[in-house]
Amino acid sequence: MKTKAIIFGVTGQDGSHLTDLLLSKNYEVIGVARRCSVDTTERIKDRLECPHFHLAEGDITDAHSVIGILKENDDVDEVYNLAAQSHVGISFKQPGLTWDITGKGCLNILQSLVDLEIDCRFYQASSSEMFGDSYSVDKDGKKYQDENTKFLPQSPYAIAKVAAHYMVRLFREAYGMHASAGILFNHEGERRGENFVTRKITRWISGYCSWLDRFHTSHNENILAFGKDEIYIRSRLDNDEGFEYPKLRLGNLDACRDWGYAGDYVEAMWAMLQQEHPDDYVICTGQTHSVREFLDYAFGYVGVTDWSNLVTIDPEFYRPAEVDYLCGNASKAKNRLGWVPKYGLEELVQTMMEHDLDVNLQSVS
Ligand code: NDP
Ligand code: GDR
Repeated sequence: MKTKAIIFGVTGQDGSHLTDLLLSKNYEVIGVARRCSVDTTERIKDRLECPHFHLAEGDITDAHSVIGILKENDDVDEVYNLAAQSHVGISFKQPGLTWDITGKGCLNILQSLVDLEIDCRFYQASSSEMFGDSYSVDKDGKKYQDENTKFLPQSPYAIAKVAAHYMVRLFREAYGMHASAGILFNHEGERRGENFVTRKITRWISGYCSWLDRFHTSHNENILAFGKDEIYIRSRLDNDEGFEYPKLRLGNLDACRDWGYAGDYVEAMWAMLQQEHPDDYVICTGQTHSVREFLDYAFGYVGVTDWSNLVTIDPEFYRPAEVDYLCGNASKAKNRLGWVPKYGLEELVQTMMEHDLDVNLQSVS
């Protein structure tokens, strides 16, 4: 018999990587996707024909729908809850929806598993955002977050995640469930959503490179990058339509994040559910960089050393409250799960840039 897993949030970045991982381990995978007016299966399109992969339609805000899926699959071995309204900025504009999906959605799954008496292992996608403004300090004065750092959430998203995180702990203790939570720091890659800062940057740079190609020119020749207040970059070569290119509009460049690669991080999710006892684990690289540094790496990849005139700061992308500094310590995951990240920031940027440049090349050829 194959091990059977259900993935809530299968159409997202992590859901697609986890699907690949579990199918490579010979699992049978049920991926839950919600109804949408357009197709959302782009990231898993190569898996749709696989005989061991099945799509189920459902929404975690609807307990009836969760119960229906679990009833049909009551022999499930592992349930992964990756479903969320996962954009922190958007959670300030849609706090109620974020609460319903990111917070209560987790409860809907946990309570259904208990009510249906399904004996399986459960994974919850917790987040470094739960730490918010909080950190611990090591003996050398370095600030970090680990499993013992207190939570001080700074957004509706983070508060919903904290609620779900505590719900997992409660169900573990109250009902003896094998329920684990991975406190994952930011993880990115070529499948990352386009409105998260890393992907927004790598996609913009790739678009800019295609635009330069159109004028058979390079960044160092024939480009008038206007001053800080202008929102367009202009080519000297052409006065036709399209000679202007909008600058990259970003918010706070000083926030620091611990960025890893999503493909690495789903291995940690799986490893947590293979442990004899459930627990919570921080998953991260242990290195932190500002958005500004990410820009240096990404622009550096295409040979641009001074990007200051290509980027414009737009207040629209500032948040009412910000998390300034995240830098994890994954010693527990290393010691207990044997998990270490394979990608550092340089490899991550290279993977994302290579992919996005390639996509742009295909779209112009
Ligand atoms: P994505 O935003 O890429 O994916 C979220 C998934 O949740 C999508 O499949 C989405 O479906 C689905 N979803 C949203 N609402 C519902 C709903 N009501 N019912 C069912 N499914 C729903 O996130 P990631 O893959 O990046 O992250 C996965 C999880 O890990 C999330 O819970 C996120 O909060 C958490 N996390 C992510 C980190 C990261 O850096 N990526 C770090 C820490 C935690 P649809 O395609 O229809 O929108
Ligand atoms: P984050 O990721 O909020 O850390 O949440 P995001 O990439 O959205 O922001 C990272 C930092 O960049 C700053 N920033 C911008 N962010 C976006 N999205 N767009 C911009 O234009 C921009 N300019 C600057 C932000 O202010 C922030 O400081 C991600 C999500 O995947 C969560 O679901 C997850 O839980 C956490 O990571 C860990």
